[in-house]
Amino acid sequence: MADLQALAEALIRGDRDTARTLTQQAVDEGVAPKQILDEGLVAGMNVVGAKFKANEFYVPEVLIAARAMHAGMDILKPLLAASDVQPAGVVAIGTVKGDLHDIGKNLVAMMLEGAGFEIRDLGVDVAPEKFVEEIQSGAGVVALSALLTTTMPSMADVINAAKEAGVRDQAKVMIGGAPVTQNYADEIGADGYAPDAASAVDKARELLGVA
Ligand code: B1M
Repeated sequence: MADLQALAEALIRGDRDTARTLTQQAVDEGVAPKQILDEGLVAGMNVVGAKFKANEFYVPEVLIAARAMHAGMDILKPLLAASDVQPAGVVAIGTVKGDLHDIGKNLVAMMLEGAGFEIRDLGVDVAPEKFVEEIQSGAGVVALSALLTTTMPSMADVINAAKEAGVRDQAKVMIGGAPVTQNYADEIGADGYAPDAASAVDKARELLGVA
């Protein structure tokens, strides 16, 4: 019988082959893709996030777990799309204009994906207008990353561009990155700040009011 607990554990260990095999096995046995996602992959990534927050896991462990998660997601994605399962929310994420750092942003994206969010990853050096376009096409959260003190003002530029386009109230703006603080989020009128990738999942859930 499909063992979703074992799938979650494979993910936590970063065991990609077992994660792929157990996901396929569950699908073959007729377990609903959403159940495999929630009780296997998301459950596993939740533990990874908690361990990362508690400094029991570091960046490499999270990346390896995310790789295992993607092995399962590759199998589930087409099935989830076919069964019309709604994601927890749509997040457009990117590193702001002028900034090329993407390791932290990628971690945040992976954790959010592991938590069931649909991710639109815009990459690095993303112009404010691009984020505005994403809001216009339905992103509920705009997630901005900056690693340079000199590019932090680009976060305010995104918020101002959204205001100018008349779409500021259509999405929540969440910010993060090593030099960013809650004070800065308050100063520029962002809806939320998260200090690390696991907290970003909690914050996105809070902003969208999902469990
Ligand atoms: Co750059 N760099 N860098 N760099 N770099 C820093 C950031 C720096 C602190 C190094 C230093 O001087 N000590 C410094 C910034 C100083 C400052 O502004 N205060 C710096 C500088 C100056 C520069 C250049 C200007 C150097 C130069 O060319 N003279 C240049 C700028 C290029 C540009 O962006 N335009 C530059 C270039 C680079 C590389 C390209 C070589 C490379 C980036 C490679 C890449 O990302 N693909 C690089 C790197 C690797 C670093 C350091 C060493 C590591 C950054 C990193 O990846 N950390 C960094 C020094 C350091 O931090 N020790 C440094 C690991 C990552 C997991 O953490 O990104 O903080 P982090 O993400 C965390 C949290 O911040 C949070 O979650 C993540 C996981 O927990 N988080 C979010 C991040 N985004 C979030 C979004 C959220 C929520 C949470 O919600 C939306």
